[in-house]
Amino acid sequence: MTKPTVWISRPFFPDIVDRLRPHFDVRAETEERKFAAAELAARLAVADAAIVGLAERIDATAIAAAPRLRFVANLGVGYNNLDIAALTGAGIGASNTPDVLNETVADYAWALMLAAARRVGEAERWLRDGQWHGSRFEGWLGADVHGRTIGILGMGRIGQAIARRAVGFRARVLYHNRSRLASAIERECAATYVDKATLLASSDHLILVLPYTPENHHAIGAAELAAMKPTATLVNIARGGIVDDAALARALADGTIGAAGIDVFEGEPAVHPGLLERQNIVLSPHIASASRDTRRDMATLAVDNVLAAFGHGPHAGQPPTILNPGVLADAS
Ligand code: 8YV
Repeated sequence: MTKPTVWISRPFFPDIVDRLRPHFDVRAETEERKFAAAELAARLAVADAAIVGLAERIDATAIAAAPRLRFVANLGVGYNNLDIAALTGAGIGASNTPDVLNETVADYAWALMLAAARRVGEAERWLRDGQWHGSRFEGWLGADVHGRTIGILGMGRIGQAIARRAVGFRARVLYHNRSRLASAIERECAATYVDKATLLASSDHLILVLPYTPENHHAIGAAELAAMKPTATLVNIARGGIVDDAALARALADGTIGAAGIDVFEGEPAVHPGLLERQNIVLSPHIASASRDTRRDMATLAVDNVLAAFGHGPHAGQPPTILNPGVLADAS
């Protein structure tokens, strides 16, 4: 019997890819690249399963080119690149990589918050530029993080992991979320629920952890930035498009807010030129989940889902993090 074909759009850990080989004809890309619609269609045309990254948009058009496709595993917890309704309608299962990255992304949110508030990137550029000829006592003054108020917009599992880290900093945590957390979780995270307006006005440092949805598009725009403290730091480790990047560039330029730490951008890998011009922003290329262990765990989880969808491995028949489990019920 011929093996089903799995297409892997991003090169990753060969030993993890090897787990697929006994059961699949593996077609793994060998370099990181952006696929034009026709290239994506050609690859999906022969695929029974696909492991894709966030740059691969799997929508009705892509699905129309994929007559054999039964399962798509996304290399990320956010899956706004997948049209789940269209996949479900076509009987195609889909999975993401929740939980395995929570702590690593929470670490990185703190890294960006601390770096932006304490001007780490800006100071390093200045030093490397050979400008350190003496120290000014009043130079490089930044904002404290310890003992301040940290706001979290979007309080899922990553938001909660960010909140738990605040204890050692003796910081106060406020949060806003579509739905309020159970009081036991609020207590465990020492986090207080407030409305969005209060969150914006009260936070010394505001961290965005929202999923990208049409409703969350530009959840932080000019009006929201104006409602923040002029000394505040904004951190986005969620998705490009949640912040209006043009409005952020203006806010950083005119002192509407103090600083920003941004890992995700509208239209990335392009970055708004107005952000590149600013010194009071720490910029990184979407790396919040990029620790060695966590990227391996994400790849392992994606592979586990594909194996399980085709009846193999420890979760045979039950992909552990399937997003549309009804598809399996319909197939049986
Ligand atoms: C990416 C992410 O998946 O999990 C997410 O939603 O945004 C990241 O972890 C990662 O950059 C791989 O593309």
